[in-house]
Amino acid sequence: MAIEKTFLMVKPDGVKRQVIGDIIDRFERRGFVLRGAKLMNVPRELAEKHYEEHKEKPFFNELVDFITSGPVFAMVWEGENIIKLARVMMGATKPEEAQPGTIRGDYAVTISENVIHGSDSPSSAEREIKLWFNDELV
Ligand code: PCG
Repeated sequence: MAIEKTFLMVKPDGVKRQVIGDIIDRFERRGFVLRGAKLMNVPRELAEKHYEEHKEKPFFNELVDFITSGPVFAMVWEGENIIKLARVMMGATKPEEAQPGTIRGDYAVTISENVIHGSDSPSSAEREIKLWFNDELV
């Protein structure tokens, strides 16, 4: 399994609840390496591009409203098999399926305000890293 990069983002609810430090700590303890990070407000156009695969879903506007409602903490992380492993560490999107010990299982009870986003495949990781970070990685 090759070294991969993935895009992770602490959503506005996670930033408000001050869990950025805990989330960074979890990934560092696992042995992953932080390659880029920024606290930022999300322009609506960027949010719409980020979630473009959900454009036709009934919750699309709600999704964009939420992600633009306050600062997010956008990150790029690197490590062996990180795309899949980060998804496991995040926990399931549906709150009733998010196991205790995972980020969502420890912090989230709703499907929309679920603390963290992570790329779901190598192609979305590549697309999202380009979209959020351009050439800013170390
Ligand atoms: P994320 O950021 O991993 O990518 C898509 C998001 O859609 C997902 O997290 C969920 O937060 C969100 N989502 C999925 N289903 C629903 C839904 O039924 N309602 C709302 N508001 N959000 C949803």
